[in-house]
Amino acid sequence: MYQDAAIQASLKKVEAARKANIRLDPPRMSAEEKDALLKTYHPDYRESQFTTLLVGPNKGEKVPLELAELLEGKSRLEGVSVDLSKADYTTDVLIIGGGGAGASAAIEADNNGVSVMIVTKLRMGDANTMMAEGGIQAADKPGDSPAQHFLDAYGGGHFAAQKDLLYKLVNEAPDAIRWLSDLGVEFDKTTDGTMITTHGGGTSRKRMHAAKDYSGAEIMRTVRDEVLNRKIPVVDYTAAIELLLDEHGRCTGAVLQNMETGELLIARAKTVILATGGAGRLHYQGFPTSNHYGATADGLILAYRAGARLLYPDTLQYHPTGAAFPAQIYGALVTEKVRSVGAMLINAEGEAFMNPLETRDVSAASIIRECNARGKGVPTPTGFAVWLDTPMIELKNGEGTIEKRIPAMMRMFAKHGIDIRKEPILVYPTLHYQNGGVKITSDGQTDIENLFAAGEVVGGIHGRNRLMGNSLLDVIVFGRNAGRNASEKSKVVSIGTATLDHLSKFNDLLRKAGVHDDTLSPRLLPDYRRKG
Ligand code: MEZ
Repeated sequence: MYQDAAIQASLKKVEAARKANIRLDPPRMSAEEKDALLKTYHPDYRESQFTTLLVGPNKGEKVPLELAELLEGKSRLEGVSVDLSKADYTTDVLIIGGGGAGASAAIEADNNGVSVMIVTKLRMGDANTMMAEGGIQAADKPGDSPAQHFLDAYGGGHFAAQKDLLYKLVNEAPDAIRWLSDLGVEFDKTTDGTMITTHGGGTSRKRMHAAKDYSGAEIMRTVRDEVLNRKIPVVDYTAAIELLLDEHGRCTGAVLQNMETGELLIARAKTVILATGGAGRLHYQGFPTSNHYGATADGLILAYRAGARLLYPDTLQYHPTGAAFPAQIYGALVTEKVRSVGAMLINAEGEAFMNPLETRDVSAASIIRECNARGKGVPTPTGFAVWLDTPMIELKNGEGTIEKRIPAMMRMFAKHGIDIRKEPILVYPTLHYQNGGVKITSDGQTDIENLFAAGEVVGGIHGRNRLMGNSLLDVIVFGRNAGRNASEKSKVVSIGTATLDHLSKFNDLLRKAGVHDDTLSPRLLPDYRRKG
């Protein structure tokens, strides 16, 4: 498969060095080394790729150019008359988004005896949860503890996580695993039924629970089935394009748009949960992405226009190992589990240039440095890459390990003629996760009364860098949390008259600030048409 002469020459060096490399345990970087590396090579530090917001709750703060364009863009309702007196849907709790957080929230709201419905712009389960591979963290084994989990995540996130949110995440993790297991998630277990757990980047204990490397798909399958079995109404192919606020500024529903017909619909609700996911499909800085097709930051836009503050919108996660070859799978996720089970990162010269289980931001920056500054990247049709030496896995753990532990990876590359048991693969960072997002309290409330948020749309749980497996965990913990609290709140709120007044106020601010951006937002779907 690797026919290019430069790739072949490098491959020979990797193979020749494998036996020696396998015995190495490259040292971890010091805090000072990490800091210097990140500042020079991590994409979050490329100042030219950011701008300052001119209006809204985060006015004066730095955000990626692509996000600013949408946050200060033009509402899809501008110049459109909408009959706000009608109600196409009425429910106690409206959930916007059909991924893991939305489904978990729906199950808990249903448990609480209120009416709940989900609207999703694609189909139920078309979401980043489904795409997650390597696992979900929980400190539920002897020798580990939520306190240890907290320390790992807090340090890994550069001490910027909201402590109350992280505290909740790690303390409720063991219960999240039990809940999922009881619902039917088939976690990997030994023959005596003990959960198998592994390390992820930046973890001091083995606490990654997985379902092979289909962990997200297995979790999403299970929670989606639960939603459908309970007959919770799900409206597919229907996007939320604005929130509705009442005369007191409380969230009271959303304006929806049918993705196929364009028809506008009104959903009235006592409380609303935003569970719209991430932003990878905005392709910040031109990076490829591991994200689902629908990850276009919609929730950030809706909440921001309504007056909700964002936390850390300037920090993104570039997963160190996106597939870099062949071009057909450029940017697809190569799970961190590949490194957890023994593969090392190797440069074009066959050198093991870093510890494979540094945190993600450090690993991504280190790969970028190897390719861009040290000239030790392997040339590929899309740029440069480093090797992830997968044959090491079976040399370390025995034949059959790859098929047993990471079958999705084996299949993805086999489709392109690469047998990862025998040949290493080429990887480069891919846009994976938004660390920042809508600010919430520990009960899931945003700055807007009656508007809750859960999942990747939320910012602050992980600080400025998230550890592997803490996202599947946060969609479950904070999805359930939002479901419980939004449903409880829906029992006591009275709803006022639905308005879109916040849009005209926001437009006034834009006008006064001299912003004339005709970019329609939220974007809803990425635009891959050829330009020019
Ligand atoms: O948490 C994640 O992002 C994750 C589990 C990804 C992966 O490498 O598999």
